[in-house]
Amino acid sequence: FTVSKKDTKPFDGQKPGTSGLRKKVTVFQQPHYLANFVQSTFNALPADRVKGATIVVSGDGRYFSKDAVQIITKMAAANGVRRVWVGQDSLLSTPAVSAIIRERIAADGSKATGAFILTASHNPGGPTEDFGIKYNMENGGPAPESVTDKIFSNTKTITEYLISDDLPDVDISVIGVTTFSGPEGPFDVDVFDSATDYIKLMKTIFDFESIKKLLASPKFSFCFDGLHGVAGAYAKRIFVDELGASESSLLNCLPKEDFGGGHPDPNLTYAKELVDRMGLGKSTSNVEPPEFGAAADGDADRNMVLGKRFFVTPSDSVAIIAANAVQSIPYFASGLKGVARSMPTSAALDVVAKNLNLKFFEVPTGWKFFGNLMDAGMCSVCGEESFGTGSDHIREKDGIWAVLAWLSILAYKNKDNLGGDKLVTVEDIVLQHWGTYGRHYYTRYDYENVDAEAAKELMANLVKMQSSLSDVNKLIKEIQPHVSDVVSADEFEYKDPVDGSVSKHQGIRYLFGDGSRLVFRLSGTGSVGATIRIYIEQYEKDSSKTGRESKDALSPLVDVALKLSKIQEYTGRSAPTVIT
Ligand code: VG1
Ligand code: CO
Repeated sequence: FTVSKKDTKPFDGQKPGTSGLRKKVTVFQQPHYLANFVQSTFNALPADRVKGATIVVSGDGRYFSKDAVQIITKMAAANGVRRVWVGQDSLLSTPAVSAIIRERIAADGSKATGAFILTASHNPGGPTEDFGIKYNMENGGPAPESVTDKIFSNTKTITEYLISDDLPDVDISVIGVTTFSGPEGPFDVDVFDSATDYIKLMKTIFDFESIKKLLASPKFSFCFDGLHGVAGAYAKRIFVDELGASESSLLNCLPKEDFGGGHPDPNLTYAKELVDRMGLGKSTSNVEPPEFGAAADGDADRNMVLGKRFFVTPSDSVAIIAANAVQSIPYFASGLKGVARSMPTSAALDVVAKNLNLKFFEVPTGWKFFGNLMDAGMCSVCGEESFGTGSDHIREKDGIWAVLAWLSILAYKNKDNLGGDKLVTVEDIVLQHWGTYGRHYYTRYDYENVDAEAAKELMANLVKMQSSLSDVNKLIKEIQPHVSDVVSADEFEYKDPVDGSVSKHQGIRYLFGDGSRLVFRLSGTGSVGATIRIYIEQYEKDSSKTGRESKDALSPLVDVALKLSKIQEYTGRSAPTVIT
């Protein structure tokens, strides 16, 4: 093949958000749009991470992925990359990409130094929906802000990119290596099975035999919803082939380019079929729900865990995994190096860290901040309220890992009881946890696609109000006389303890005397307008009061949040788009 130089002009708005660049497919389909971003990324990397390097290209299989793989492959060849690794049919979950960067070794002994992950995660897919791309680094984690800032600045000045137009398209449905010869030597496209490397890694972390016994118990029942995302490529192989679950326990596990028209976000609103099956939906059936249910998002880095008629909040989930990891999961047998959560995630994990005397970190939203801590050996388990849980086995959150972690905890708690009358259930585990550590009532209100200017003004007003807490407290007393006082308020700022870098404006916080918190943030993953997120949290230590309906317990604080922020006034919305 040969290399050609194409003239191009910058596009506005190619700034990577919380997790890469996400736009409508039609935006990505504009000539040069994807190429500009890819070349800007190559230009932001040190030369040896491009020339002669091995790069992974794959994603959740959403619409436009197959075109994107071909374009990126031709650009990689033209930029002197030595080989490109592609999951069969362009499918690799985000955690699998991270695992492959860290673990997979080419025939000549080389490893990948980075990856283009093609996903817009939990955003819908299809010709009129979202596409996305992000770059992950040599450690398997998302590019840090220093790199994404450089990529963005390159997109603003780009004038040309390199591409090998005459490199033939590679059939990515067929496993195998194709070698081409270019001006600088050979170039390989290696298409491999999407699941093998990832399964191998999972087997080094968990005790598959004990999970298998749990699944085989007649008292236990299991179901998993892939929401037609890439998780399906792993679910059958792991849950059915390896662990012996029945095929009928898998829902929506065929990956589709448009996620079957659904919204591949594992929460109580969008994972409707699973929610119904678990007895938490509106439609009641007389079939007894399974003991355990879970779902993953489009790129399978998020997870939702449910018990029979019982929802586990993601903030509780990470705290419970941390509290039980050492006994239940072989990978952690020698102890946890530390734990971390994102700032808006509830403080359930903080209480566990304190009780177990573990190092603890609070980082801004987005997985990239956990990576530095893990690379420095300071953190083993981490999570976000947004259905993200993971560990230092890779540098991304990991939906299937979280399911296996919960199954491991259930297997451990029931190890002497599998033939008994009644198993320890998901609900039992959570109630027990609240009994020991107290409960953090928690909810998040999302206002999607609101006017961007209005959203900015709302946030600016919340910052302005922070200058007088006495005025704020006067207002709060008028709204809800029994809510405790705000004792401090700020915009969250994070100084990375490893590299000293500082990230500012990471969310507006109001912290109350009784430990309650209100947090306001603008989303960095949407593709149109702005999304306002309000995070509402209240701590209850008294074990006689941890069994309330979350909605009732939080209702005064929710009222304060909505009125304090004047959300209806600013946005015209009388209700949020999604409540989780
Ligand atoms: C959201 C979540 C955040 C998560 C991010 C990426 O970001 O709040 O916790 O890390 O999505 O998740 P934002 O900026 O919209 O609040 V995923 O599954 O898109 O990789
Ligand atoms: Co995701």
